[in-house]
Amino acid sequence: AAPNDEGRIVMKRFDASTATEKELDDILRRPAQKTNDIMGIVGPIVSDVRARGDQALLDFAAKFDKATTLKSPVLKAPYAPELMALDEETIAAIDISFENIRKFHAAQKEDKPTVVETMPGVKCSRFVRPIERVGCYIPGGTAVLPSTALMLGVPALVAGCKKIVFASPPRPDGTCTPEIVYVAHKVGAECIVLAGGAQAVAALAYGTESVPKVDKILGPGNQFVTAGKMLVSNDTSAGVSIDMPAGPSEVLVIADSDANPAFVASDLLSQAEHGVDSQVILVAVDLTEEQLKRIEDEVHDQAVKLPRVEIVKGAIAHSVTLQAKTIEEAVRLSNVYAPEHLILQVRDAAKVVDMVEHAGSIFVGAWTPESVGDYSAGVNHSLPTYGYARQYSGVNLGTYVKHVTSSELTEEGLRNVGAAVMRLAHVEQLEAHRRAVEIRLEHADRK
Ligand code: HSO
Ligand code: ZN
Repeated sequence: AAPNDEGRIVMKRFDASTATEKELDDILRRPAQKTNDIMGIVGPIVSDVRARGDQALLDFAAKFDKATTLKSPVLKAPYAPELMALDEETIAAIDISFENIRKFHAAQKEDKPTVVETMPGVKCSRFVRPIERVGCYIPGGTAVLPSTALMLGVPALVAGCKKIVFASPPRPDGTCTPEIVYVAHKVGAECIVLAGGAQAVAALAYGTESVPKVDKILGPGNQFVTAGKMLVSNDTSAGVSIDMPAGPSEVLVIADSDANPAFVASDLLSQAEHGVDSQVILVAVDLTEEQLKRIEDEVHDQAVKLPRVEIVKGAIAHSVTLQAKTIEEAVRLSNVYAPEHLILQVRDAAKVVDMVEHAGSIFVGAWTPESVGDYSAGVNHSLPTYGYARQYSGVNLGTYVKHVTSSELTEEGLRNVGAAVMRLAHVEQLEAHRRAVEIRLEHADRK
């Protein structure tokens, strides 16, 4: 930063067109996550919950959440109306968001099984079955996130999961945020586990006296939650899977000279306010010094007015602006970074989408702030971070189901495919496999 930038909330600038591949790699590298150190803390917590169940959860709630008066670690449905007492405006906002998220995820249903006759008499099918029991983790911490309850709970309801369990850290008075209780009620969650961190994950993975064990654990969280999810999903005795590895939230905004600097800044800041470890990246397409300065001024001017300005400062300190010459170059940079959120504030934004290879969710054009997707548009906000957009999808209906395949052969079918099976079984020297076909064909020939 220039000397006169002292005290300014500004992202470091880099010129992508003159940077080498190696330099770009360094610029776009996410801050390292120390999973190994964390495992040393999380391992004993998980073991303690397995060993002592509910009592361990109550002890951790007292220690980490200051909830010293908690009587039971589980709040069971039906939830008393006073536990979800909300003003009308909040109820309406949750209801509208619920409905949009429900619609979008319901449209993702695969109603019909895939059925293919690969050879005459050889029928292969694939169909969907919901995961029976899912655990949705809703983080506490510096912000309450009922929207995450919606994003994780609504698709579970749509998918037809039989048992939906919420988990969220209790407040110091031992209660759960009423917005979260209301969402639990709406999606039909049978209980809310009043626990946070790795202890919540352990309870969901193994079950306790009062926490039902689940088959899959979903949801974002801090490094302890993530480490806990990794640990239990690697334990075959838990028999539990997770949605995806999670890291700090991030956004990449591509802006050209058509973009409104105030809009661009507001999007960068809405991601930056999530946490000091959030990362925001601006890719400026062929902007003049003056245009770039206008965005930077907006970032600073809007940031200082935000209640969470201290968090924003932390995030901006390790965030960058990259200057690109063309939209193609800008999208290439974005594909290298594989952002959780990609915002396109450029001319013909919808056309640019076709060039995007790796991103969790894309926000197209000037009228689409990330916030709409975070809350109410219908898309899911539980998305791959940390470059995992290269290989993971965000949470979607598919996250809550698995596919079962089936094959059904007629005698003719077995005649058609049998020789290939027998030959491969022979190659693998698995005689019983080969005989299972031969025995049937001999039987058929005798008829
Ligand atoms: N942007 C966050 C989700 C969120 N924003 C929740 C507001 N509340 C991660 O995608
Ligand atoms: Zn957000």
